[in-house]
Amino acid sequence: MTANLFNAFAPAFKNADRPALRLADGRVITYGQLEQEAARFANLLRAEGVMPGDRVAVQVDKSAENVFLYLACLQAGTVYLPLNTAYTDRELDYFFGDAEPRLIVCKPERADGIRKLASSQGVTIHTLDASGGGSLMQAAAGQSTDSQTVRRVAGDLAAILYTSGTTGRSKGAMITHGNLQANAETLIEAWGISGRDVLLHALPIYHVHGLFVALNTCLMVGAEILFHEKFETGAVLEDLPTSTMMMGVPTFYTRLLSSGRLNADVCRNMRLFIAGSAPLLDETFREFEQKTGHAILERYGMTETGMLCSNPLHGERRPGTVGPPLADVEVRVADEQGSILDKGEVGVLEVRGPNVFKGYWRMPEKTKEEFREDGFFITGDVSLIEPDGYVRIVGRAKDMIISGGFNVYPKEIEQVIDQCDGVIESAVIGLAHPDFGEGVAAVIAAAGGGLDKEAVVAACRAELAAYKVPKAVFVVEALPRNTMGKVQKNQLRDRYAGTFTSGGEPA
Ligand code: MLC
Ligand code: AMP
Repeated sequence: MTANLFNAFAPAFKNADRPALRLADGRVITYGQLEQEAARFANLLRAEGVMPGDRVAVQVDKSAENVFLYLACLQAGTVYLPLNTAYTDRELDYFFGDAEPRLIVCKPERADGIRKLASSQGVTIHTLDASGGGSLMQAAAGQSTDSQTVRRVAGDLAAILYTSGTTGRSKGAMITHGNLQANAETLIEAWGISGRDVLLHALPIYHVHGLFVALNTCLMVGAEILFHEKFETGAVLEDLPTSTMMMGVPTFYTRLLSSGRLNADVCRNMRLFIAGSAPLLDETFREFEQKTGHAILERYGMTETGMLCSNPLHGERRPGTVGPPLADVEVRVADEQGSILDKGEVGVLEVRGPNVFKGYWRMPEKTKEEFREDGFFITGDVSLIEPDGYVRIVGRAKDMIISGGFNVYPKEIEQVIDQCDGVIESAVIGLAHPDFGEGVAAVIAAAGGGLDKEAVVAACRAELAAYKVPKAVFVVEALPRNTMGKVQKNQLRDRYAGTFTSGGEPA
């Protein structure tokens, strides 16, 4: 029996006339068209010599054609490698060097730069723009809409998604067909997703949340998807009355609340609001419930694992927690040495289940470090399990900032800042931010206490994705250190705590 995830969408494709994607320009892509276009793109991959197991790197704006390409990669057995559109050429250079894609699909305006990066032999480059134009579409036009699904076993790779690391080096998480199928089936059951649902989809589709959690579940049951190019408060409010479900990062919810236009009537057909990727504040949960009558369902997951815990569909949705583990997921809390702690004790959450990834691409040592002998994966999230099994994420053992649902690893930014003239050393921290949850700030020790801050920000902008660029920069004579010589980031977080929330201009 083949375990290609593409087969799990076959029942939905049978309802050929049913809308799958409803686009902002009024176009509707039916399930029948989705199947045909995926086949057309899969045939193109074959025609271009992209073999099963080859990587297809994709850095494009969100579009229906991007969904066709994702499905085509599954069907043709190639490995889908989505990349945040904010990544700069410098960042892409690392991903291409590490993953060695056979095909790169990018926005037309990025093609020249990418061609230079990928000048080594054997890489094909195609373009795709937000409205479905570009060389990829032209090449696909002549292909047949009949295609066989390549046989895959559960452990074969479906995708590689890069996650940054505390050392500043990104790691490619190898995600299998089996991982994705198991997690989507579990979520469909947990959240009661069915063909009657209409999902308001405003997340990007280059990360786990918008790509796997949202698309795989809906496409398996034949739900309808209102496909927004990005989150825009007005457009989302307009579509809420005809939606039954929305998935979002906490910023979506705080923006809806501050619009002044959110009320129970706007949500009259909604059955479920889901939040994740970053902690949802208690006050957001409560204010949302008060305004709409809906208790947001918070869940927790990771790129490496898909979804792990979820507050229940029926039963208490407890603010400040991410609910119990999903049906096929085991969780435990352990100390640094790996000794398992009792309920209520704080340690690092470890997880095991069919959704947990295969390992980091070409990094066997790193993979070994992050798994226990018995197969539990060490998440790096500081947590406790309440007496009745609800999990509470109380902090992070990893030095990581989550800004508007995007993960930012300070080390990567510090490495860029430390190269700048006049910088002795730097510490990048996350500070409470009213829109993004956490905002990136840099504290820099400079020779003689003087520094050209604008030059530092410009260097970051040139090298790093825009969401990683510090939104505040502080110059100090020296960074605070403990007796072991370690920089005291906690002290810095306390010192600059009100930077983004006090309403004043960041220094
Ligand atoms: C955009 N900007 C951000 C930012 N998003 N800055 C910090 N953090 C962010 N998240 C910056 C841009 O660089 C730009 O700055 C300015 O804000 C405006 O850009 P924009 O494109 O207009 O922003 P906007 O559309 O408002 O985007 C905000 C957002 C978006 C919150 C809607 O970031 C978003 O969709 N986030 C979702 C991320 C996500 O899908 N996460 C899931 C990961 S999966 P400048 O200076 O250039 O003008 C995962 C696992 C799990 O974590 O559990 O789900
Ligand atoms: P990523 O590497 O982008 O997959 O991000 C995964 C990380 O996001 C997790 O390890 C957590 O730190 C964080 N995360 C995801 N969902 C939640 C949540 N509901 N509450 C708190 N943190 C979360």
